[in-house]
Amino acid sequence: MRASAVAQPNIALIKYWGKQNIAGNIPAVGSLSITLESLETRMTVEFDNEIGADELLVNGEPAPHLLPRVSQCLDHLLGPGRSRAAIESTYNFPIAAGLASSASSFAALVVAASKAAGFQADTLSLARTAGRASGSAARSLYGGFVELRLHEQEIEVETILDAVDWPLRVIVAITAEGEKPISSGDAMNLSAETSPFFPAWVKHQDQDLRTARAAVDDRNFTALAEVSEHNCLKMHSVMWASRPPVVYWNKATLACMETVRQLQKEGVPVFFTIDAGPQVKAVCLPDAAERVLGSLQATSGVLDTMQSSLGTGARLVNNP
Ligand code: 2P0
Repeated sequence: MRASAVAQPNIALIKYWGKQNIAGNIPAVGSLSITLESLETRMTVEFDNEIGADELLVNGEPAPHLLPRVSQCLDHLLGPGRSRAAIESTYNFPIAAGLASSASSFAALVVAASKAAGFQADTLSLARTAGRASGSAARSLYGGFVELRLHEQEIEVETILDAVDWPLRVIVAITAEGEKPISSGDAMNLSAETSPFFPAWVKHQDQDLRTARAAVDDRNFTALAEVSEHNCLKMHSVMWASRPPVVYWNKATLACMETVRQLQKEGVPVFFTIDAGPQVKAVCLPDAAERVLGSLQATSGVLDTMQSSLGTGARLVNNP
């Protein structure tokens, strides 16, 4: 009745922003991501008929405010008549700061909970359950380059290229710590309701996905860089045009973008992407990683940096 799983966050290069069905948490658009290797969430689930209610510890501290989403995810996975669960999660990176901690959390949760409950499910079913809790979590069940597609009100998710077949590197520049001003779920619903650019965002997403998929198939870094930066800036334009505006960037976010642009001018194979938070993720070819890391560390306002290769999907690990 006890099992542990590890999952890594993923970073979307072609972004998920907006839902076509809020109740079922079905995205309005497909997305394409890379799963990271060195940022990690470890989740342990123990079902216990002796406890009266679910319990959650996050990095060793009780986290009752995060419990309802976790309990609901377990209900979706196993049914509301399930046993109560003691859940423990630990992170080796800042949470709720635009580093996709919800993606790795719910991916690890469904893998650990299904094993602990003796519930057999294939990866796509687990991805769909994780996706109901957090849209991006469906992608963290898979490793390498991952595409999420919409098919008749359901999501389909698959690895389109393994990490070993195109070993890109990601440098994360941390420009602020602490919780973000508005959750990505609330922000994307606000965008869908109020941003005049939202319909155009949805309309052009399939073209960006096709371009990115072809770039991944061909290992064409320049093409992937161009469409990824375009898609990221387009998503943030949708946010900025929402009412009230959603602005996750700070001065250092902009400074990091300038650093990446300068490196590009110098011929370094690197591009940036930014999610629902102020951190900047620079994606580069392996030979450029040290230079990109050094440049971002030297950028004004950068508090910390992390480096990662591309990793595998969520998986069971031995109980601690
Ligand atoms: C993504 N983000 O594709 C996009 C880019 C943030 C910006 O998916 O409401 O936490 O829980 O389904 O998955 C973050 O949103 O949203 C996200 P919910 P989620 O990675």
